Amino acid sequence: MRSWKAAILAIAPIALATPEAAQAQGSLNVYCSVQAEWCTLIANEFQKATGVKVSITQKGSGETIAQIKAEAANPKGDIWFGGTGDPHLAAAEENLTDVYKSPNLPQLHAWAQKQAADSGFRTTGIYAGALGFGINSELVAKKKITPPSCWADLLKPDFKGEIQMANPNSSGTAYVAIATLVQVMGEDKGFDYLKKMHVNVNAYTRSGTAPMKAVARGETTVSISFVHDGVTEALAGFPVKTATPCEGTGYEIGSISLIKGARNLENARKFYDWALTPAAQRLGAQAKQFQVPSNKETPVPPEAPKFADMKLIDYDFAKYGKASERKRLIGRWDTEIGALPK
Ligand code: S7P
Repeated sequence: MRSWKAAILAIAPIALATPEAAQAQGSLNVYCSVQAEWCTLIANEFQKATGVKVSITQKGSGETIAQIKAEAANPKGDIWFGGTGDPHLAAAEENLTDVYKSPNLPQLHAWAQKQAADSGFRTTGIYAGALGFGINSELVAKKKITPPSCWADLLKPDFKGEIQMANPNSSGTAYVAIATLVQVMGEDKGFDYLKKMHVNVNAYTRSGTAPMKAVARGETTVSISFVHDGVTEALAGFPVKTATPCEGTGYEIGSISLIKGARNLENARKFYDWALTPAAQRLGAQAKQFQVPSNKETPVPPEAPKFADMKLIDYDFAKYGKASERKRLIGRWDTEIGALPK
């Protein structure tokens, strides 16, 4: 029988070699705005593939742009992975991120390449996902409510106190919702709609994914969310259905950006290139996240909501990704809706 000393010596070379190898390859600080399971998986797989030691800070997109701005004089993050595209575009315009043209760019769908071109190559699309409704199928049945299929349905008295959406100050998802309504209805009508819907909203959450989780757990009947987040909850066994509004809906181009002043620039570029490959993009579905990947060769997960079945608007990313437009619309929401009594 081997002694405990022999056993320790047997594993020692690996235990010693791993930190050295990691040290040789350096490290990387990723600000990650997809859900935690996917963040962990990309960190582990990139680390395995390259030896680079990855540390992850997971926050939604609205919160991440605020953090990058706050740290601009002394950047702590190297790369920002995922999150709605508008704040990535705003960060590009505000010079918070760096120009990088990945050699893998030509492998991407036109919408992802356009996101890069719109930003002067300071961000690139990594996935796309449509906005819609999360619906708790048990609660609608119990309360005898017809599930919403149009934006107009959310104004019905049946939904009083039954709807949750996020707060656009902290959430990129909520900003996509506001920009969508403005594009579908026109700005004044869109804000009038948000004011009317306010009486039916029970909470404006900090995070964009929270309303769908609340639907799943029966804490609210309906949410305004990305519909792929509903697929994740339904597969986890929750009574969640989704719908996309009949009048038309917007979508996100989840993006990646290199943070200006990144201390681990070479590793950040390495990660950027890797994140655009089919091998890395397959990890989304493995982590049960069902957006549409941006590399043409990455298989679209069969669970991903089908864009062809939705009435998608021609979302104007260049306009609604402008820092000034984002600030103005969020400011208007604060004054006209956020300030209303609850
Ligand atoms: O990973 C799910 C997802 O819905 O979350 C991302 C986004 O960070 C949500 O952030 P907010 O809290 O700022 O709304 C989306 O890009 C992604 O599809």
